[in-house]
This record gives sequence, structure tokens and C-alpha cells, in this order.
Amino acid sequence: MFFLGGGPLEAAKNREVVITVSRHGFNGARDYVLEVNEGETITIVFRYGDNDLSENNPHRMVIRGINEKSAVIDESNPETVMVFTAANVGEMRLICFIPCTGMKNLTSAIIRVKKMPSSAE
Ligand SMILES: [Cu+2]
Repeated sequence: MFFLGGGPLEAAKNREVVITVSRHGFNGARDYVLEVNEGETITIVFRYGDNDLSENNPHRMVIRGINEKSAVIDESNPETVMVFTAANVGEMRLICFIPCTGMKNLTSAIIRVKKMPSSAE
């Protein structure tokens, strides 16, 4: 991928992550943690993972703190993309905020924003 005005260092500040969302959690885990670096622009691709259910089970995600919301993913719209910049060091909660089967597994994921290694000391 090439970014206007940026060399390899700029490109390294951008990260794409694919996360499958299902009643079992984010990538199947209730305690999913995504670690990113301060200043990175993160593209999250959310994929619907409940196709083995007989009924539709829509999910819609929000990142608490920055209030970034995804579109709904479900059987008819199985993929959506969310882009945000990790501006501040710290932790933000990533949750599904619409009632769904397995919601209890989708309320405690964390996006952890770390200081860039080069500026840690
Ligand atoms: Cu959900």
C-alpha cells in the first residue's frame, strides 16, 4: 500500500485487523485484546461469524471513549469496515451495543493503545 507524502515509516503507522464477531466473542474470545501503537490509524474489518445459527444475529460495535460506531453486520451485510486513529495512550472498550445472542461475550474486549516503542524512553 502506498500513502501520499509518506515513506515506509508512514505506512508502518497504519494497521488493518480482521475481527470475526459471533455470539462466542470477538475472534471467539470474551476477553479479546487488540494492541496498537499511539498515532496509528487502524482499519478494523468486522466479519459476521454467526452463520451457523438458524436465526439472524445482528451486531453493531462501538469503541467507548471515542464513540466510533460501526455499521450493523448480519447475514445480509456480513462485513463492515471501521477506521479510527489511536490518538491517546490507554485502554478503550470495544463492545457490541445492540441486543444479540451472546451479548455477554461481546462487552469486555479492549483496544490497548501503547506508546510508540521509539518514544518509550
Ligand atoms: Cu452483538
